[in-house]
Amino acid sequence: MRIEDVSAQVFRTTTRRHADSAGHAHPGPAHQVQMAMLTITADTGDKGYAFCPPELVRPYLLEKFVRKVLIGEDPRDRERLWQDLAHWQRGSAAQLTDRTLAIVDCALWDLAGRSLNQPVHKLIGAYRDKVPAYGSIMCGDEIEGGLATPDDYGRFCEKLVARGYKGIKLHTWMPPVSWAPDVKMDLKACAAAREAVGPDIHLMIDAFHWYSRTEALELGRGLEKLGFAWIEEPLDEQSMSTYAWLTKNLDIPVLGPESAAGKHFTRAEWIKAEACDILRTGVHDVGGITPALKSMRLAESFGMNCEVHGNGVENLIVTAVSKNCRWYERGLLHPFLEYDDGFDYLSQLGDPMDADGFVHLSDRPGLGLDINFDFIAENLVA
Ligand code: LLH
Ligand code: MG
Repeated sequence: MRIEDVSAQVFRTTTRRHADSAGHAHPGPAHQVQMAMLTITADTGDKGYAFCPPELVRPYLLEKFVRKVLIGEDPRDRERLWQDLAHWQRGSAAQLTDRTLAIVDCALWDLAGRSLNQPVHKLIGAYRDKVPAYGSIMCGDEIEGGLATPDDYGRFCEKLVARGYKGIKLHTWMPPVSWAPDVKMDLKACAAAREAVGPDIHLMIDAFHWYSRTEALELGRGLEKLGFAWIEEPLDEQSMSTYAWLTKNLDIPVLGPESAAGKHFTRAEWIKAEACDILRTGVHDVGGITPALKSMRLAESFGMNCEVHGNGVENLIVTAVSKNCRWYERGLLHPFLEYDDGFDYLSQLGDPMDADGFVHLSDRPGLGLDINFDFIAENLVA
């Protein structure tokens, strides 16, 4: 089996999610954005697909790096292809990022599953077929009745529990919200959430990512009193020593790193430095399913859980093939958005959740996406 083509199709899709000036998503009117579908085709006719923003598979990257590594090679040699692409990164003047590696790796896994008529979680070796989800709430905003006050968080948490979620994570207020960040307001929102859901629902926080040591400590100590399950990224992750200091000074589990560069190698350093209690990885943060699995097994070897960042079938698969991971991160959620509406380029939701808060893995071959190829063909960007 040999790879004979790698191509990207850019198409228009409608969304109600808008990124603010700092990149945080919030709800707004429906508008069109562009999305790319990467397709890897083998000489057998088998294909693998993965979706991403068009910039990650722009022609320069496909021509200069991805096709050079992939064309003519066996698509089943995922480890070697991943290593070869990763080696190109040093000489790429920072153009070839982990995000692009991740998309290529996902498409190769999809191709493997489709060609064998097997879902990828069964191909890797499943630990379970359904995973409990926590509802991951969008960053706070200044939208009336949205996520503008602690009470808004409390009310929304009640709705999420009624929907079936047994865990909820709050992203609190961050700039460009006019008065943010503010540790005391974060704690008020967390207290409102706890008051609304009672003692048995797991609550977590992902706060402003650039608090000082003293602010993060104040936040963490407040969360300990509220029985929160973890504190996530309250500091700049570039300073691993600061996380080691925070982990030593808090009883609440500290979770990380999410955004720090360095793939699974960085995760190993954080374990060694005791800079977290629960490790963090994510398919798009570390360069694919392949390195995300290395992070999971690394954490397991040190008796640690590793929680997976972000939604999407590729992250869901990593949670389903791992014992040392409690949750799937479902969202981001907001009172003015209906997550279960899904996406117009998929015929059904990739992460359907039942009334008990479990997300079920698909039996479809590959990553499990039910792609609406007609929609994509009708909305292609020239
Ligand atoms: O800052 C944000 O907008 C969120 O933290 C976002 O990146 C989210 O994906 C996240 O961190 N989830 O865990
Ligand atoms: Mg996070």
